[in-house]
Amino acid sequence: MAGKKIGYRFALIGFPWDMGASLGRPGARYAPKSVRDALKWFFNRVKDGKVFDVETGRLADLTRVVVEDVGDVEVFAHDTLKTFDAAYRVVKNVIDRGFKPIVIGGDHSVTYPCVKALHDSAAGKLGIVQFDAHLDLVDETPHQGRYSHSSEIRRALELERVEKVVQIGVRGYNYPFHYHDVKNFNIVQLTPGDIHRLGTSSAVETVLRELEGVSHVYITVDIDVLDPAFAPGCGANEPGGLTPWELMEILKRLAPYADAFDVVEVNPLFDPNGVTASIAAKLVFDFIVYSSNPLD
Ligand SMILES: [Mn+2]
Repeated sequence: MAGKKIGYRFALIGFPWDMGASLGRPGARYAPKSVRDALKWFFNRVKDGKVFDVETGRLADLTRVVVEDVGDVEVFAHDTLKTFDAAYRVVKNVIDRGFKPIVIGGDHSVTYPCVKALHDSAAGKLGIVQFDAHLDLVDETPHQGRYSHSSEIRRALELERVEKVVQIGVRGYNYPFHYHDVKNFNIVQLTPGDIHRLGTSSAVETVLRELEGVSHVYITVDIDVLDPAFAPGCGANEPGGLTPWELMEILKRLAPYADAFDVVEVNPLFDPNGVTASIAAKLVFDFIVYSSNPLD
């Protein structure tokens, strides 16, 4: 199985791109700033390299942790491929320097160049854990093109060594052709119903079992995996999602296995109290704390 990779070096990368939200609501370009602002509240609790993790009753040790904010990806609004190439180079560079990239999108299309950077940086098979309401398996279409926020997992599956995709929180109704895609690509899905019935521990066990054959793991969180009641500031409404606790609990357990992480589709234009940005910031902070201080 993909082993634990306890990480101490993290690179924050903003990716203010929402031109892939072709059928959704634009506005995710503003998320890197909102999430960075919310993240300050969490880092404010770190004193002398320690933070009290109240839920586990432990002092998490962050003395060795380095978080380098490398700024935002350069965006060329008229040119998706040029923008994605810029992102690819930024992400690949931080991986090659021994950092775990933490990418703050942007709409979900931004995940593709980031997965490709991990794929090209590391030999061996790659697994993707995708928290999402939707499947994002749409192939090229006249209206959305090839690189929209509905296609990034499809594009990632075309990479030579992407071996396994596990989708968590997918739900609702979708196109009939996706029924066949899920089978053809051997995608594993855990719906919100599965999580509610089985519990988060069982879900984590399932994910880790499915990742047994891969050597590298990319975790992507589309914030619409949460129920819209908890995360109104996102690209699309899809009722019946996970609770924040379920998402955080699963992510905390998977974080030490991940080589790269992103959180996408936060949309500050629909986030009146900043609550969605706060959840995204919490996920980033959890990722840092639990990558460097695994539970077991
Ligand atoms: Mn998505």
